[in-house]
Amino acid sequence: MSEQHPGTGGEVAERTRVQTRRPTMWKVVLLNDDYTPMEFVVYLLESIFEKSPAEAYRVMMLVHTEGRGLCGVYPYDIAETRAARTEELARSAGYPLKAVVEED
Ligand code: TYC
Repeated sequence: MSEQHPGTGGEVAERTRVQTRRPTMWKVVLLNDDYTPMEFVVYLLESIFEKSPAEAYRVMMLVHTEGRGLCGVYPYDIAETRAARTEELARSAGYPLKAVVEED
């Protein structure tokens, strides 16, 4: 019976799924360059990433001296939007500033 109709003998179908980790939180990382003015970076950190003036200055100097620095950790859509707005404002002011989104 179940020879002729496989799958009717009470078997439980099983499939092992190899799951890739999709992080729920993402980092926005600011990259250094030689052209974007320090005050402009501080302004972006205050206005887009809601940093206090002191924290914005600290992050800007970290990026300036280390090459990169963390702006914040957010759900994917917010991280992408803030990184994109950062680059849009920089481009429209004529600066090459880069902000990248990375897995947390
Ligand atoms: N290195 C820039 C300068 O000397 C300042 C700067 C800081 C640029 C942080 C980008 O993400 C940055 N004017």
